[in-house]
Amino acid sequence: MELNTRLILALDVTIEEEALRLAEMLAPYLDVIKVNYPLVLSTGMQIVEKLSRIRPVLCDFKVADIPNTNRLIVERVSAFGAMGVIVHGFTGPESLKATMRRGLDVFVVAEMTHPGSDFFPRVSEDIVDIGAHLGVTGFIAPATKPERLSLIKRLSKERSKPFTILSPGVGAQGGKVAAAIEAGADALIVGRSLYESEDPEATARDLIEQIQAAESSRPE
Ligand code: OMP
Repeated sequence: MELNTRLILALDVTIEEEALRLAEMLAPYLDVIKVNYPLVLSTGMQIVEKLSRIRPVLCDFKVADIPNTNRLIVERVSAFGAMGVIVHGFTGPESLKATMRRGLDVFVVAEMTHPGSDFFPRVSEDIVDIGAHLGVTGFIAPATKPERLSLIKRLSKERSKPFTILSPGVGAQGGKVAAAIEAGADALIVGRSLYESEDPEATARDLIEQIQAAESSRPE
């Protein structure tokens, strides 16, 4: 994944025209467009092909099944031109390995953003271990919990290759740009507070400015 603006749009709308309009409008500000079930279940997988002509698409399908089913899912994701996929790691190394066969970027959820996701801290170190050992592209870590994000960054940094940390939770879920970047996020995943704002382009510019300011004050 190429990172420039370090901003990823979580495009969780359910109308195709709106999705394409937002993607076109925000394309200059985005490294990646992330799609999830609400959009794909409303419009069909062809939306992935259409959006991929605008910006690279990351399919957030939180894949969490037996190895054979994981492999079949990732083959479909790849066939529609996505650049990557988000998967769960609690299913273990065999399931995870099965998602890594098509040359897609694979991001593993290390911990989640929402209140009540208390199971994750008990397993996140193991999940990072499994993912790092297999050589995934990176991890998803919560902007709403900067101390956990920072731990996940540190754990992933202790490995032989650098892992990319993508961080959702800024804006609608209460996470702050500066705290997430300072804790080690390499890019932010932002949905509602961006696409529902009155002026999404101005919001995108503001987010990028905040990301850049926080990055320049981040210790390496
Ligand atoms: P907003 O809360 O609208 O900014 O959207 C956040 C996006 O990130 C949604 O598409 C979520 O599905 C996704 N997400 C989380 O919010 N929390 C997580 O722990 C993981 C994800 C994700 O994997 O992207």
